[in-house]
Amino acid sequence: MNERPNGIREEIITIERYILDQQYTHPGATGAFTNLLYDIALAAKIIARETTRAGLVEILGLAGKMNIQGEAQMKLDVFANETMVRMNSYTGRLALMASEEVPGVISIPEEYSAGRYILVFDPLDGSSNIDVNVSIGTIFGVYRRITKEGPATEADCLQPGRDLVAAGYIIYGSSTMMIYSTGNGVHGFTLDPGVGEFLLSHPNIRIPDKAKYFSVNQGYEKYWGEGVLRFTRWLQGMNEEDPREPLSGRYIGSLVADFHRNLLAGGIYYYPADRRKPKGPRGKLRLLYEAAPLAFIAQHAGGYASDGQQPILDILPESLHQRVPLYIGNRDLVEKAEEFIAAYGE
Ligand code: AHM
Repeated sequence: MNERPNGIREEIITIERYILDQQYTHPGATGAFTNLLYDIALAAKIIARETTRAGLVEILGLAGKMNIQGEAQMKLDVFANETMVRMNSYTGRLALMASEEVPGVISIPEEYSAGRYILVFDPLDGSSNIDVNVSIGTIFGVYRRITKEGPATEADCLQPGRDLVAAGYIIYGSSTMMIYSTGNGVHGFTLDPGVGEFLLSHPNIRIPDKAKYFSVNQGYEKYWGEGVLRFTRWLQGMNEEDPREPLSGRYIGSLVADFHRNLLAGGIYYYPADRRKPKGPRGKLRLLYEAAPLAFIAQHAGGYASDGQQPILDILPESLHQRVPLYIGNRDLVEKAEEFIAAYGE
């Protein structure tokens, strides 16, 4: 991409143009995949419009109650989920969907034709942050259908992240951005609300070699195992045998926002296994809707994601809502976490 001497790019490229241009590099492509990405971008714009009005709900009518027009107000996470489903169920591009908000799979209604792709998504991640006006996001992953006949089934969703054909996220922050990868670089687009278009703003994102931040909820330190504690002390430059410059700590508590910052500035986000609920799952975040799609993005930006013991992208999900510990960001830092966990346990 050409730049003028003042740093401003020569071209203004919309996401639609960009996705189409990518399609032309794949002779024989039917356009279904291209259009699917564009449908997601459109859903994102609708969700973005509502998130910017979130603070007005109390003025215009409480969530769960009637608004002044007598319409029932929907909670934003329910709205985001419905938008993704409504936008994608009739297009003929998908065989099945699965959402963090819905216990089972989401079938394509019989009256619509089914396609070849599977869409998994977390419609509104970090939803506890909505009420306090902190960035939230949507995360998505696209797989190819693997069952051969009949309606697609849950088995089509339970694929390892390695088999993703595309993944991305939308961050609703000081501006709305959509970041995605189809395995050919990671590209970021910023929504111009005036014209209603996502414009290419961050082509070929690479995670910087030198990390700046570590992001973890240290409030739960007392529940951590020895490996996680020692790794954290190492990041803070407090390991006497292996001292380093301390990293700056930043934790928003919205995975998309924490991940996005570290992707652009360099760093590691982790949500380790902990002992808050001794009989509970190993981690908090969902493999299918959160960890795997972001691991795909990290990988294609030169980073890495692990559950502390193995690459996230290698894990074969056993159930739709399976949770995993997540370490994601600069490869050297994630590998260091694996070393500490191998030596001292998680
Ligand atoms: P959610 O699905 O309830 O939104 O939870 C997911 C969120 C992530 O966005 C975030 O990184 C994490 O939970 C924060 O958890 P905690 O408040 O325990 O630090």
